[in-house]
Amino acid sequence: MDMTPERIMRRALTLARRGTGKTSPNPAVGCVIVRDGVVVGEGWHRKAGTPHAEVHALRQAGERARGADVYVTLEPCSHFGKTPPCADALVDAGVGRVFVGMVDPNPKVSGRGIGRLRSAGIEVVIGMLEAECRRLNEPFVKHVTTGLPYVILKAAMTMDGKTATAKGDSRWITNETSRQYVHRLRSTVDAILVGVGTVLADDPQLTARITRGRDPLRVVVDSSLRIPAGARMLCQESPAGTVIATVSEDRNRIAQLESAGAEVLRCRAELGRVDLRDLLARLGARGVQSILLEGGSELAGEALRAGLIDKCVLFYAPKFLGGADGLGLFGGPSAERMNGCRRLKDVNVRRFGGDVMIEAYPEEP
Ligand code: AOF
Ligand code: ZN
Repeated sequence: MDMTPERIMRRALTLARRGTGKTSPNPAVGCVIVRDGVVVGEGWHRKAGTPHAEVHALRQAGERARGADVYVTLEPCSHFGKTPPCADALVDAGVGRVFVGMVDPNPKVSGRGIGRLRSAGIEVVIGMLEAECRRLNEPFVKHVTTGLPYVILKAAMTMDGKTATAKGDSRWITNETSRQYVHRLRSTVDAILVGVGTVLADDPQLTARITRGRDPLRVVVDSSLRIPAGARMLCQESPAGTVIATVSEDRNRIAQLESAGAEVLRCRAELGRVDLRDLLARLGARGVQSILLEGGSELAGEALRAGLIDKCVLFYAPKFLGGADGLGLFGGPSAERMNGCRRLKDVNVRRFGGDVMIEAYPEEP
């Protein structure tokens, strides 16, 4: 391996990615230890509650860690959480220098890990490949600093921007490869969020069944409890549960849905409907770090206008529905003038066969 510092940090990023989607509510972190131009230890964080990346790498390096250079994608922790502080472990191992991708945004750490290393006389270099390190843990950064989950809007459309026909048919718009990618995406988030309209129209399962990933929690926004107790999402075997977010007080319906296996979550009402910000706060408080918002258009429109969408993943299939009566990506009122548009930044394009996928980030409203 060509041992430039950037190449080594890139290796740490590659290791960190092995944990993506498996470490929540913890971040994915990678660590590489190099001594005299030779990699002597590597590690990544696998699962919350288990050893951090640095601990795995230090174990592998053993005595060779003394005086070595350590590359870690996130600031080593300084607190006693479910595991003891990594900064202390690095000091005890007598490492020479530490290269840190980004400062840990966790208020329990946030600079204290770096401080601990420096006060032990260890040189610390901060911010190597920082943008990439940050991108790796977007959901962690938002959740640990605001308590709210990171919301990714996912949608599949025709090239004329329609997500379903006027009769509500949407199977299928995109090709198999795109749909496989969506299942992979589902297996990396903690929850999937849909409106009850989507459940009534599609009766979706919302599992990651095409891939081998874990199934996220399913959350349905259903202000007046219209979901049928026989919905596939409630009946089908899945280790993931279903939460129904509502403002209804209908005891009989609640009891019926609970006995069908759902958890009914009473949320704050806004104009008689579920206040989405309140729902997100409740999910965030129980450790849901990331959410995939999969429609329908009413819910997507409301989330966009409330400024609750952090990232969009949009699939466009090479076909036209060909008229004005199909459903669009967002329901509800649109901006009156072009200068009222919500702008998107950091636009990235990928292709899946004939389909085009666009990833982008809505700017602050
Ligand atoms: C690191 N390396 O690999 C990870 C870190 O409850 P604990 O003990 O697992 O601590 C979780 C916190 O530790 C998490 O919120 C984040 O601030 C940091 N995670 N830190 O140095 C790692 N996973
Ligand atoms: Zn740690």
